[in-house]
Amino acid sequence: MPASTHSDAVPGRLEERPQIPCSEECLLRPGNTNCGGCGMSVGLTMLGRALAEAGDTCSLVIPACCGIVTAGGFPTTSYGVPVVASTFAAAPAFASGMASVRDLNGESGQVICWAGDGGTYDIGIATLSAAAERNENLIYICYDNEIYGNTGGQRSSATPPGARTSTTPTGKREGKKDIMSIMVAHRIAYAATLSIGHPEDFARKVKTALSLQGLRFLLLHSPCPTGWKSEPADSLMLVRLAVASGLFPLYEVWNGRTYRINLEPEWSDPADYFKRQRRFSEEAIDLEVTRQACREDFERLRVLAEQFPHNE
Ligand SMILES: Cc1ncc(C[n+]2csc(CCOP(=O)(O)OP(=O)(O)O)c2C)c(N)n1
Ligand code: SF4
Ligand SMILES: [Mg+2]
Repeated sequence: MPASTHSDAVPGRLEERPQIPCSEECLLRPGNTNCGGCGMSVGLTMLGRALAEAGDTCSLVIPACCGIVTAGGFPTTSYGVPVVASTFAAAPAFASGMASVRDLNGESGQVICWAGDGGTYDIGIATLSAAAERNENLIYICYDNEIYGNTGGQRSSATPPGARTSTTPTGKREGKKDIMSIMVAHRIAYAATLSIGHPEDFARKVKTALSLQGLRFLLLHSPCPTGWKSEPADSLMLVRLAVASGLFPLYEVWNGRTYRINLEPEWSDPADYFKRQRRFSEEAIDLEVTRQACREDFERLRVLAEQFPHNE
């Protein structure tokens, strides 16, 4: 009897799920609910590819965020790996337990937290700090769309100054929290920034993270056309502009001690980055202040990379 007409049919039983062709590279499968041009979708696809190329696999822990809605409606799922949906504040704690059990059982595969900026910079930072302090054997990836996207676009502490959100209608006045420095100060095994606009650099850093033990933190700049009020087709260009203008430097840090800068910014004018996103009002952005801040932050990074270079 075909599974679909079985009298004991239970929604969600494996044999009833549609057979979506999925290569072993496929972490994010068709049917997901993400908006067009979503950086998180591209990030998941690139993560899946890097895992496949490394011959590795993972279980995901995802707190409340667009990433947990991505799977679509029960009983199907767009994720091709096991996923635990955690509470907002506790994803690193969930992942710590899963990683410990995996290691106690001598099992393989990565435990990866896939969380938004709201869950990372704000609501989950206590459990993330605790997991980092214990140097738990897990990978934490924050896809930073600089907004509470899933609940209508409120500001987070990752929202950049000048950005209009539903809770900062005239533009955010505070700066963006430097989460990389916070994580690096925990002396975690590895911390790196990722851009979907630089796929080779992205893949190499994910593979570096896969090859290490302990807590590994990856920060992904993740365009969100819905929250950024940008064209979906501009997403890749936007993140490339952010890297080129020095707004989002690409670098990596080992054990909180040794640094490597991956790309020297072209120091292109950030004006185009801002203009292509209707979340920024012209009055709220001081381009000269922004340029100066980017230069100063990068010079600080350069000093660290020169004083404490990572030599493999
Ligand atoms: C403790 C708690 N507060 C608020 C919410 C409601 N909530 C669910 S998702 C979300 C926004 C998540 O933002 P972020 O982590 O940046 O992910 P994004 O939606 O941008 O992908 C909020 C506020 C919740 N689920 N739990
Ligand atoms: S709201 Fe933003 S982050 Fe969420 S699915 Fe849409 S584009 Fe992606
Ligand atoms: Mg977000």
